[in-house]
Amino acid sequence: MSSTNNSSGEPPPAVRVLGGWASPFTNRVVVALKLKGVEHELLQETVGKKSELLLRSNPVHKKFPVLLHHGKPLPESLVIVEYIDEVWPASNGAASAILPRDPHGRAVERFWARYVDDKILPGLRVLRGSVTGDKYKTAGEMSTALQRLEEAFVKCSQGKEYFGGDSIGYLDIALGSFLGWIKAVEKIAGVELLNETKLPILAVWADRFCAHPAVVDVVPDADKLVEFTVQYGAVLNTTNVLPK
Ligand SMILES: N[C@@H](CCC(=O)N[C@@H](CS)C(=O)NCC(=O)O)C(=O)O
Repeated sequence: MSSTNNSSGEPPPAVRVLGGWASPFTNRVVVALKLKGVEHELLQETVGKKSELLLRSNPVHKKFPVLLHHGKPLPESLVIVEYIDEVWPASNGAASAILPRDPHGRAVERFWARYVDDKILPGLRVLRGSVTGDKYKTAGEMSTALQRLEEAFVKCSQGKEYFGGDSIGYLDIALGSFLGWIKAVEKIAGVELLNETKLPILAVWADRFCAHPAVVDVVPDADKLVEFTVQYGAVLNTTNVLPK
């Protein structure tokens, strides 16, 4: 774990994130903090080892990310994103809201965010080689799920640039944090998922999301994640850096 402030005797910053640069879940939290313009420190966990601070902060699941806000821990990426949206609300001239204002819109985005975690993530683990499975069948199932997400994009965005409308919202963050890994597993497994011909709308959204100033330095590019997989493959197969 790397920390920049703690050895200086200064108090730790108000907002810290326990996580890892290759972790899509961590990236959800970092993107949300950047969108809100919240100063924060990312404490990188070492692959294959869990820091004492992580084990203490998330004793139930022992997973990252964990947000530490004034020292108070909060685990689970999407729970943290909602917390960030509540604690740093949109106000005059400040960042926009992450979740829609109306309850139905909020519920719809939560539905699809859960769909992303249920349908996209298990496939990424198979295609990365962390769990066994038929890669062509898996790629087909993921393409179907992405097709549904493209349809959801059309409804949620209402002709605007993001799922969230004019600005990045909850579902943009939930799905967008996986774009690096989606592109990486295409290379690792030799399959096509985010195909511009089959998914023209989602492919354009993906490029736009990855180029956004709050995202561009956060969601790693595919080649870096392929290298990461080659370097830590054996560890990844036992520790679940992508969820099971
Ligand atoms: N549902 C959790 C998933 C978190 C998760 O799986 N984190 C991975 C890193 S990307 C982890 O901590 N893996 C270590 C382990 O499972 O032991 C979230 O959304 O935050």
